[in-house]
Amino acid sequence: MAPIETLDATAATPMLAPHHVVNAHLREMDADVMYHIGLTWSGEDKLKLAQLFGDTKFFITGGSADRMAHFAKEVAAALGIETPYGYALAPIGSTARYVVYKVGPVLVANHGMGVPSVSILLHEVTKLLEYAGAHECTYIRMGTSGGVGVEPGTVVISTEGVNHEMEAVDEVAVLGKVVRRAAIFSPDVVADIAKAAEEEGLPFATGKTLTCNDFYEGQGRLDGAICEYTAEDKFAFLKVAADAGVKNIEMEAKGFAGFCHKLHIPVACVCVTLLNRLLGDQVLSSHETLVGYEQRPGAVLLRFIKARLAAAN
Ligand code: R2B
Ligand code: URA
Repeated sequence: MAPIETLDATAATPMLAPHHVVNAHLREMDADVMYHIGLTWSGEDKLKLAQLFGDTKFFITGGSADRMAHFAKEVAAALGIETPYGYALAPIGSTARYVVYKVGPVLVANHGMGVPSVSILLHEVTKLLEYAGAHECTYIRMGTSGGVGVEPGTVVISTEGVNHEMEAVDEVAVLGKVVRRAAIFSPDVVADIAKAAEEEGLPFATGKTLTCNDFYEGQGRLDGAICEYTAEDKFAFLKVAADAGVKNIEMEAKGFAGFCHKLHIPVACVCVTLLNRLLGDQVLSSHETLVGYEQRPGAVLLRFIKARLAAAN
């Protein structure tokens, strides 16, 4: 098995490299079509991209397009950024796959479901920020998850994204071989977000996040269209996870951490739990309760962003 590609012990707190792409081919290209976000870097567009995105300090992404549009509006309100009269917040680029908003120093986008979807967005947004000269941007995924031994509504701030064997590694198949990247979140960002969660007065936990390829069999649910294991098998799996320090289960953290750690990008993942998987598989809370839970990562991140901006000024 290939060794885990990792950086030195201090590398979980990145910013070692001034630039966050590792691809010599890009330098030879006259234009780069970032197809899925509907933006192109070329000729006179270069200047426009730098003007639009050069001051980006935070890239906040979550699964659903609606939730991220709502969050972008909250960022505008929290930072006092007014859109001119008659204009509303509007997405940038093509919206066929992802919506992207820029609110002051905060870039907001949805990433869809699963590591493949978040990976496409990460490649394109990272090139965009590189071209724009935004080299000091912290990336944060905000989302939902299933809790492991924590109450529904708990905000989990991930320390690592782990795979089905509870290893903090993101496996990427490249040219027929598996590359194993360390899936570690940035301790300083985790600590500052935990402080914000505490100040916000919300129930929160820090710990490992188990990332699965799907919602049903991968997460050990008993309620999928295919389930060829027993309830005992499921609980044995969840116990292994809990004993390893896993606090929640979702579908993106490990890929998000692996990509950012590789590129020295400060990174975090903040997910609310919708249920306690030790008690069931179905998301049974009322719509109102779930809407309330889904607001929590955003509330924590607004406080974190404001604190970081205040500290920088
Ligand atoms: C959490 O919620 C989605 C599945 O319902 C998935 O994107 C995830 O990680
Ligand atoms: N998202 C997941 O991936 N799993 C859950 O249990 C809840 C939300």
